[in-house]
Amino acid sequence: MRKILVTGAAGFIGANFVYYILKNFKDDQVIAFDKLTYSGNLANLKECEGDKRYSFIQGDITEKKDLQNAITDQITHIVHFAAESHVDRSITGPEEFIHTNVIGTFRILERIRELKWTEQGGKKMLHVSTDEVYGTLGSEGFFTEETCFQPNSPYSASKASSDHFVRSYFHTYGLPVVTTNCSNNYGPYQFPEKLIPLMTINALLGKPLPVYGKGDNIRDWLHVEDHCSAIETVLAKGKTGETYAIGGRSERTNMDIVNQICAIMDELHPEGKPHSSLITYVKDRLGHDFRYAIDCSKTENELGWKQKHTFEEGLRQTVEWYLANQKWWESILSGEYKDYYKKQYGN
Ligand code: NAD
Ligand code: TDX
Repeated sequence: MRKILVTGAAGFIGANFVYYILKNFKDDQVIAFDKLTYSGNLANLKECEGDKRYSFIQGDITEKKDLQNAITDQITHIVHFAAESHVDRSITGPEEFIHTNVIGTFRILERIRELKWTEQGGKKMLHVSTDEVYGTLGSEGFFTEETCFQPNSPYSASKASSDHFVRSYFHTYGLPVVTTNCSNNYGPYQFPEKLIPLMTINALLGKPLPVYGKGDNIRDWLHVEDHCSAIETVLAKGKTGETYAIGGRSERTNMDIVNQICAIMDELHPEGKPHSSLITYVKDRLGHDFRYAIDCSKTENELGWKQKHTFEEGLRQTVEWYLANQKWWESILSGEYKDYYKKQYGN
């Protein structure tokens, strides 16, 4: 029986991962650990309340004491999601990214070093990272596990730094750690500062759809449930000390995404038709990476992982989820988000 501590469990991917484990692995216990920052939300974990295999601890990964309380000898696995995750926020305020993403990851590594974690002892920590550590691509080529790090934003620089610490703790101390580098996720519970929920909610509210630059930047998209199945696969079968690239083989320009959301909204919310009339080109993101694309053959071939969702079906399902869960995002929109939105997009 595994006792899995999930850091950042009240965030978008963390919450989806907690559900994934509780649903598919009946013998596992999950300890959700989260500071509940602006993007952490207990409402994301509501459906597991009452499940005896689930518990929640409010704590901060940068605080040694909080980690000592949460990472006890009983914990067998850690899946580390907790982070500052939004590129635009890292551009206006980088310091918190260094504190949380670098120092926080370092403190977790120190805690498991203190507890003398070994693979033979049945322990493993999985560090969840991003493809943004590799920098940007032109119109050709793919990132792989061999690609050199060239992070371009303060966010990706902080994640790259944390990845290096994880690697060094394997190399120096032999700790049982593994890292995943994944492309852009989408799906239920994503905080509305990110492209897909932001465009969906704004379309429903009849607000401008702010496209950075010309909208020709390209991202590779993966449904969050497929990211969760990949993480579980790496947790179970990944080789200690290695990294695994995870992607959706679904490259789309930002304009493509926004146009698709508008078309789905025209169908599901005909009174707002045509939603594409809301598209507004705004000032580009500083240092905006042009293209991300992942060759995830290693994860597929060595570990047997495969994604299930197609992008078009997953996007429609996601837009439907935001329409059906208006209360969830309305409470977010009325809080800190209001000030962030004003600063980022003006009035
Ligand atoms: P998110 O912002 O939705 O969630 C982050 C969670 O971490 C929140 O619940 C927050 O409260 C928590 N947190 C922040 N600081 C903390 C601290 N000091 N102590 C404890 N908890 C803290 O982010 P997300 O999109 O779910 O991303 C999760 C992880 O996956 C991040 O590490 C991110 O870099 C990585 N990732 C994200 C994507 C993506 O597309 N969203 C893709 C690849 C990798
Ligand atoms: O209002 C917007 N307008 C716009 O054109 C926003 C919020 C975004 N964009 C563009 C910028 C990007 O090219 O859309 C693209 C996607 O933007 P985000 O949703 O902010 O994601 P991205 O910057 O690509 O980073 C995401 O994927 C990798 C996550 O936020 C990271 O945590 C993850 O590591």
